[in-house]
Amino acid sequence: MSLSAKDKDTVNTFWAKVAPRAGDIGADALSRMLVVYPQTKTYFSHWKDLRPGSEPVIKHGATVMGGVASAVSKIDDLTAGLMELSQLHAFTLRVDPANFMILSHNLMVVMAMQFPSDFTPEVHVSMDKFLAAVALALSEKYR
Ligand code: HNI
Repeated sequence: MSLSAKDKDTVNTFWAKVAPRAGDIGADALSRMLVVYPQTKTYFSHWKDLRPGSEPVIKHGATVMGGVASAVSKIDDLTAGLMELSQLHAFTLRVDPANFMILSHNLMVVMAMQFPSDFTPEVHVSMDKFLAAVALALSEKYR
C-alpha cells in the first residue's frame, strides 16, 4: 500500500507538530516495547539497564527517532533513503524484521497518548501507512 500525496502531507504536518517532543516519544515507545514485548530485550542485552526510562533507553529512544525523522525527510523514496539503516539492522544488528512492526505499534500508542487531540483517525491511518512503509524499507536488505 503506497502513500498518497495526502498521506504524505498528513505525516509531514503531524511530524512538524510532534518533532520537538521526539525524544520523549522515542523513550516512551522503547520503554513500552521492552515491557510489553519482552522478546525484544534480547537485542539490547549489552545495556546495563533495560527498565522504562533508564539512561540507555532514553538515549536510544532519541536515536531511533532520529531515524524516523530522517525517514520523514525521505518519504518520497524510503527504500533508497533507508538502505544504510536496513543494511545495519539486517547484517550487523541481525534484528528480526517482525520487530519493526512491533516498534511502530508502540510509537503509535505513545503518539496517541502524548497528542490525543492531534492524533485523529485521519492522522492515525496515515501514520500507520507511513510506519508500515518504513518497516518495509528497513526490511529491504534482508531479501
Ligand atoms: Ni534500530 C540502532 C533506527 C527499529 C534494534 N536503530 C539504531 C540506530 C538507528 C535506528 C538510527 C543507530 C544506527 C547507527 O548507529 O548508525 N531502529 C531504527 C528505526 C527503527 C528501528 C528507525 C524502526 C522504526 N531497531 C529497531 C527494532 C529493534 C532495533 C525494532 C529491535 C527490537 N537498533 C537496534 C539495535 C541498535 C539499533 C540493537 C544498536 C543499539 C546500540 O546499543 O547501539
